[in-house]
Amino acid sequence: MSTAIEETLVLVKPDGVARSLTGEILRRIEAKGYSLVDIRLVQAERSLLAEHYAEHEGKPFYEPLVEFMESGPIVAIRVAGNRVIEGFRVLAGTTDPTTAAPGTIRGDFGRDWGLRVQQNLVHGSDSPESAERELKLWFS
Ligand code: DAT
Ligand code: MG
Repeated sequence: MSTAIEETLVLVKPDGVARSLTGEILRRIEAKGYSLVDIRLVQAERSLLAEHYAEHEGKPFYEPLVEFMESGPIVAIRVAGNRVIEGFRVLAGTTDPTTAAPGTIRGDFGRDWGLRVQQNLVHGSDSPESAERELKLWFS
């Protein structure tokens, strides 16, 4: 018996797109063995970002975060594979790019730019509930 194949939402954030790292990020997802199911380039509306980041409303980095995510195109990707939600979070590395482990996307390509929000190249859903909710927002 095998477990159900999961799906997650990955976003290449505006800094990743602007730095031409989309291909490298897709390469790492594919090299790990996960499947790309759907992909789109999106200039996100504020209302979509407010829903996407609703859990962070009221935090000091919330406004800068939404402004950053509005600042340029985002690549949204539906990715599938067993335990892909957890697996992509490991590929991405921890939130703070300064201390994210080398070998991870954030650790290899991210740094602190002295801004009010960390620019860390990618988003990955953090639970099955988040993945379901976020995939509906970005692919509907
Ligand atoms: P993650 O993207 O690792 O799931 P999160 O959901 O806690 O992290 O936060 C969303 C984004 O907000 C994160 O990718 C970068 C930014 N961020 C989080 N905590 C921050 C902080 N304390 N200071 C500045 N930016 C922060
Ligand atoms: Mg998060």
